[in-house]
Amino acid sequence: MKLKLALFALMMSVLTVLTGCEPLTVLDPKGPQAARLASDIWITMFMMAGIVIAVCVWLVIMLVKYRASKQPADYEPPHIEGNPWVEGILVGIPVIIVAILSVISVQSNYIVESAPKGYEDKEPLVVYASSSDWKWHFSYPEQDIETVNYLYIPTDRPLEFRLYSHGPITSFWIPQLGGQKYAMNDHVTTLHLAADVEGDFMGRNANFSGKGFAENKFDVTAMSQQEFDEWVKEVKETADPLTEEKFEELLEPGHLGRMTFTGTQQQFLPAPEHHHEGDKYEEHDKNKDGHEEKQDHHAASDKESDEKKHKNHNE
Ligand SMILES: [Cu+2]
Repeated sequence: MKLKLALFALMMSVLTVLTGCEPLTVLDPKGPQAARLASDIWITMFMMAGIVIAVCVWLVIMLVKYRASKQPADYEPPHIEGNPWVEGILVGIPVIIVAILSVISVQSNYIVESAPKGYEDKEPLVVYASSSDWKWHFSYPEQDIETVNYLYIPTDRPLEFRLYSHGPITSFWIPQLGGQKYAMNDHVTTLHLAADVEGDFMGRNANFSGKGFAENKFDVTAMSQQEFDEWVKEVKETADPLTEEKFEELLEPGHLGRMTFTGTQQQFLPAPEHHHEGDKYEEHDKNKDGHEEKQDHHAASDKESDEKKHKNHNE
């Protein structure tokens, strides 16, 4: 018994120390998508806490009320079978809990998959975010610049990230702006985010992808549109152009610090934006250039142009 208690105490202190390592950034949202997810987490935690408290209270009542007592030797407890009230409560409460959580999750799914709340009328800034072992590459087609391992974003525009990977499957995650989404090879997924406030946020790969995974992080800085424009202008004046040769070097497995280039990898290595049959996640594409290209690509022979695109990015 003493050993068990000691083990339990040890486990609890380890847990306490571990949870103290990092602040819970998911509960400190800086954008509408993350705010929705944080409120979902709070609702779930309150519901769980309610259940735990109710069960503990009920347990104490039962222990006190039905504790062992002296009964005559010939005492026989009454035989009770089927109580509609007890059974109704036992089945009903879990059904209600699951129903509430289901409605909330499905609603949230639609909300985080669409344009961020409050940013519906604004043109999104499109950024291609692609991963390679163990870096993140950000192409800004509108600005015609590219960065490695850091992301500058304006606060008053919605962001449309187009995710894919040059290597194994990874997951793009900026906890304070929204949930994670997978970045796959030969396939683009779209993630809609927005930052309400200026500041520095952490971004990382949330899916194990080999030995450099732990350091597969990037810095996110949200700033005013004016500061963002100034930064773009400065990059255009000072950064080196991104050549295909240079980009091949960047793709080599390893770690790189922050890097900045003019031009984007999209010019020589376009994102794999073809559709697969049954693809249903890319239909809300509002970007003009991307959309026209996709429609053409669809209207022509899907298979033929798919094959052409595959040659570009398949090994
Ligand atoms: Cu695809």
